[in-house]
Amino acid sequence: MLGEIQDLKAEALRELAEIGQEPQLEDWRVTYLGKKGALTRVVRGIGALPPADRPAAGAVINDVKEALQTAFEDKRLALREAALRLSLQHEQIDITLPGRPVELGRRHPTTQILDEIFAALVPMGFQIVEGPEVEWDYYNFQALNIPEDHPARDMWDTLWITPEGEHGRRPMLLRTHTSPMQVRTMEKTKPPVRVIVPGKVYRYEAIDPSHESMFYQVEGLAVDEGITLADLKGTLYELAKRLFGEERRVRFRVDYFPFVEPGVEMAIDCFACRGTGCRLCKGTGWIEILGAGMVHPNVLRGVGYDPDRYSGFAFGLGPERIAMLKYGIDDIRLFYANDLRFLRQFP
Ligand code: FA5
Repeated sequence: MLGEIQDLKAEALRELAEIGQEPQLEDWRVTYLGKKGALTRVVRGIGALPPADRPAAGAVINDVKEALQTAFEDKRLALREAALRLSLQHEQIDITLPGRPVELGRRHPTTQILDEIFAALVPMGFQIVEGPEVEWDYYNFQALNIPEDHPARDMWDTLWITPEGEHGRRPMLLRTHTSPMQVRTMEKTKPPVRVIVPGKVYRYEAIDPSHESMFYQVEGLAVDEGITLADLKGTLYELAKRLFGEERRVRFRVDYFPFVEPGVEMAIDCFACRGTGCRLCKGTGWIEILGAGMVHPNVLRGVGYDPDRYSGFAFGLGPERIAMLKYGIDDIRLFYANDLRFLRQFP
C-alpha cells in the first residue's frame, strides 16, 4: 500500500509540473485531492490493513496529502504571477507618448451675434423671453392687424401646418416672424413692457445669398406712457454702434408693416461693395437688417391696452444678416450647411 501511495504522489507531481493554465490546475486538484479523488480512495483502503499497520499508513497518507496541497498552492501562485506578467507585457502604456489634442467647440456665428445683441439691450432694461415656433394664425397674423384675406399676408410666404382655409379648425403655421410674441407678451403683462425675443422663424421662400427659409429673428418691444419714435431710433442707433462700431453708416427709411404705424426699415451700408452696389446688396449699396415702427393702436387695443395712454415701439432684426455684415460672409446659405470649414473660422 505504501508503494501505491508513493507512486500516486510521483504521478501527481509529474502531472502538476506539466500544467500551464489555471483550469487544468483545478482539474488536477479534483482528480487527486477532491472528495472523490485518488487520495480519498487510498484512505478508504486503510480499513483493509491489519490494525497494527494502520497508524503508519495514515501518517504517510497525511504527509503525501500535505505535500500535494503545498505543491498545488505553489503552482497556483506561479501560474497567477506568469499570467500577470504576460498581461503587463501586452498592456504596457507608453507614458512618453504625446496626448491626443482636445477638440474645442466654437460658438456658431448666429449665437455670437445673439449674445452681442443681448449684451447691448439687456443693460437697457430689456428682458429675454422665448415663444413657440409652431404658432396660431391668430398670433402670427390676425392679432397683428393682419386679418384673413389681407393683402399684407403676402409679405410672408407661409409654411402651413393645417391646410390653409380648412373649415372648422384654427389655422396653424410655422411662425414667419417673432412678432407674434409681441401679442403673447402684452396679453400676459401690464405696461411697462420691455422684452427681446430671440428665435427661429420659417418662410416658404426662394433661397438666395441673402434669403434662407429658416433663419433667426430677434424681436424687440417696449411699451409705456410717452414712448416715441425718437426712443426707437435712439435704441437702434445704440445697438448698431455696439454691433458695427461708430463709423458704419446706418439708414432709416419708411416701410410698411401692418402692425406698426409709422413703420421703418433700418439698413447698413453693404460691407462687400461699401455702398456702390453688388450681387449681395442687389445693387442698392445697402443691406436691410431690421424692420421696426411704433406699435399700431389696433394691436394695443387688441390686448386691452389703452392706445390713448400707452405707446410703444417694436423691431424685428435678422442676426444672420448682421453676422454677414460683421464678418464679411457673402452667402447666408453657409450658416446652416454645417460645413466645419466655415464654422471653424469663428473664434
Ligand atoms: C418682419 O418679419 C417683421 N416682423 C419685423 C418687424 C417687427 C417690423 C416689429 C416692425 C415691428 P421682415 O420680413 O422684413 O419683417 O424681416 C425682418 C428681418 O429679418 C429682415 O430685416 C432681415 O434681417 C431678416 N430676414 C427677413 N427675411 C429673411 C430671410 N429670408 N433670410 C434671412 N433673414 C431674413
